[in-house]
Amino acid sequence: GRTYNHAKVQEFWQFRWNEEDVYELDDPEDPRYVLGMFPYTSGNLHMGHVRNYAITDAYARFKRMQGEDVLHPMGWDAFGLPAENAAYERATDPRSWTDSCITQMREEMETMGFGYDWSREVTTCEPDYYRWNQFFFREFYDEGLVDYRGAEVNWCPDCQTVLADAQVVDPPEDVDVHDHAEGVCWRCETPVTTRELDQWFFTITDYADELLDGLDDLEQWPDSVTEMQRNWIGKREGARVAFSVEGYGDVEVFTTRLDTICGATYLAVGPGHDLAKTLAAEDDAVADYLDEHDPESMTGVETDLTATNPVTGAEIPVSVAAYVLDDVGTGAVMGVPGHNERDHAFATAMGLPVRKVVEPRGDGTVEVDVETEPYTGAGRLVDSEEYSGLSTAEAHTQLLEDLDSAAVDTQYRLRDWLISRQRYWGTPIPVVHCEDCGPVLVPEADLPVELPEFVQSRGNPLDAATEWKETTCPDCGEPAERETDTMDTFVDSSWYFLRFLSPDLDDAPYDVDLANDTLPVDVYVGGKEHAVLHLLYIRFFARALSDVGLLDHQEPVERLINQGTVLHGGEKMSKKKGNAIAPHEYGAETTRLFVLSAAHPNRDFDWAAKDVGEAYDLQQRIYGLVYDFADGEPTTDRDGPAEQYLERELDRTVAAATEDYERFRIHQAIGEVRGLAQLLGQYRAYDVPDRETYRHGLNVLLRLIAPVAPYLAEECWNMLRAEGLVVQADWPTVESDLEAYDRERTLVTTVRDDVRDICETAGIDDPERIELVVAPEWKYNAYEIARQQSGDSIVSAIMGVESMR
Ligand code: ANZ
Ligand code: ZN
Repeated sequence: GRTYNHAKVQEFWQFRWNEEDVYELDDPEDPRYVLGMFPYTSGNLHMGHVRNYAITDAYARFKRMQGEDVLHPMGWDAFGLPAENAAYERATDPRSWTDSCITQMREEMETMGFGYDWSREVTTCEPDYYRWNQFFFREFYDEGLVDYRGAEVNWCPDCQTVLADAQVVDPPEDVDVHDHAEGVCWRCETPVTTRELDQWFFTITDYADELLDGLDDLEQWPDSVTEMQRNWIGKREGARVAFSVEGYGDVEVFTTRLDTICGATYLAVGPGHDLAKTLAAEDDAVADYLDEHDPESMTGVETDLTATNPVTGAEIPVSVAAYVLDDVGTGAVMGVPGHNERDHAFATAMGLPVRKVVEPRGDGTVEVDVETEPYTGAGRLVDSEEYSGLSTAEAHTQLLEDLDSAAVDTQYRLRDWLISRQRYWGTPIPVVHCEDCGPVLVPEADLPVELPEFVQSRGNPLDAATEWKETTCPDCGEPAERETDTMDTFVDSSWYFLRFLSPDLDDAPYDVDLANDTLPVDVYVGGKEHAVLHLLYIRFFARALSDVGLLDHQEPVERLINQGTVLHGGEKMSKKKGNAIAPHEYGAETTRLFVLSAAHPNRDFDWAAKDVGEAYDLQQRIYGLVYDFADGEPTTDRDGPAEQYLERELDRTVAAATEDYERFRIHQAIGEVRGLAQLLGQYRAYDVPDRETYRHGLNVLLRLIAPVAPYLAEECWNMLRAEGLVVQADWPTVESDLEAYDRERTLVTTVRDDVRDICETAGIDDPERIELVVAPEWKYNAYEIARQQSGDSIVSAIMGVESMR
């Protein structure tokens, strides 16, 4: 029939594509590497996945048709807590559950028509993948990039696991957060507590400066992402300076404003500071405060101690305050309420004095009242002994020089990457704990350390796997126990793009030479939620791999695209919110076409059934054009103005759509195709169209739509009896001189306006005739139309215009 039905044709084309190995990359030497963030194996594709992968697929197809070697692989981020939770809920095991998710999701991707090189499929929960995580662990360990130490960690009492900082999220309004919790678990929304455990870390902080400086070179990354990484690394340059506390000793503080030191009216230490702990032993008020305080509050407790200001010699009170963070700087601050917001809030709450030591001009001409509001800007010093009159910058430098106890110091917000997880479904950390030797690495020859069979247990199933756990020490041969922590799954995703290059290699994680030739990934597309963790970890990994001699690239991704969110009713579409639409609900290819046409890839857009209808209509219109053509169209062999006009419009559309695809303005490329379909429809309705011209128009149209609607394009291509598969066809090129065409178009428009004027002044009042000449829909040569379709009077009028030029 004359209706296109994707469901009926998809299997056939899948079969044909597979048969021709359309998406396989034979020669992976420096291909165009197009990558979407591989999905977590959650069971179903959701709209966010569809959008993400439709974008990469359109670009990969576009580049393939342009004749490039394209690497467009897909794999599975298959480890992680949710698989374990699902296994508990369904009384199965994480592996079977994950496998069934993969089967389901792979099928959905095929239905969508995503063209992946499945011969390179990578699954992170397979031993032949995760053994390389263990290999890297060893390599990094030898390079001094692995640390084992006790650490206060975020703990989710419900998941029974440690959480990374970023997995602790702001509580939703309906969750009651207790005093000690600063947030809730990202998965189960249980308020998070803390505990101290021995943990494995990757020392990403060793690269803080490199990771920061490298951001400047990421010209094709969105500014929002580089800015978030900059803040996440949080470099602050300042100074460390010691205050002597009577009866205790020196307390060092970190400050970015050493110039304000004369304005310090108190010294405050955080609840975890050694001074606070020492005092708690004898001071009940301090002990009580440490026991019970709101970490978010501007509360504190005054001690009996005083500190000496090293510049003024003033004795200032010492407090313990919650707002002083234990893991920032030295865990202690000099309180300068006159010039710092938080110090001002604390001083106000505690009734501590406020002093002004900086003024904008320093000569009283610009007054600031620091009692009501701190002045945090630069300026000149006042009331600061011999430093009065200096600029804030000068004073900072001078004080660094003068004060014996002050030294330049730089602080970062970035913390080491805690990779230990007390869970089963992850890469076993390749370590054996021996009573005599301590933690010992499992030798490379014994890798992989494979996961034992899954057993249902309350805590970590690896603790319960006695047989697996009991082993011998690789160093001394005495009985020892395996490490039962597994790695954070972000380790898996930190290098999967390298594994795609040589997925079957079994004596190395990837082919190093190939990786050096291929990287960086040309285009990486994924959601904004990965701006810091994943996208920082891949940058860290590349640097660490460089340092162990496995990679020559510091930056693994050249161009980053963050796709916007799919909303529904103004809210993010999600299962949880109950506003999700399944990708197949409106037909797979319609959905795919719609998510691409709705907005620029980096914009959010709202799902609207009416707009989906438009995508559907476009499919049907294109199909109808081809269908009717295949039905039979006469040949005229004419090369008249309409034909010329159409050919030029084809060229113009090709030029515009090519540029649009290249710049990821996929929605605009689809807009061009829509316009072309309309024009072809008009041309067909026009008198007697020329068969070959029309066929050429359809042929171009199908190639332009192929990157976004491959099944439709293939089906129509076949109906048109065009050669081969459209997905392997050459991308259309511009054949005429478009600049000359543009000039001519402008001329025609001008002439048309002139003609209208002339007709009017000449008193030609047959509106139909005038319209024929100046009709805007048919923008081709006004002279020709006039000759063909109008009387002599108008022709002579036009001649008149011409002679006037
Ligand atoms: C005195 C001072 C005076 C500061 C002034 C600032 C302005 P930002 O402001 O984000 O760049 N600080 C140091 N250690 C801290 C800790 N453990 N917990 C909470 N705050 C701490 O961060 C630098 C400033 O943060 C430091 O400079 C210090 O306050 C505060 F007019 O020292 B400042
Ligand atoms: Zn031992």
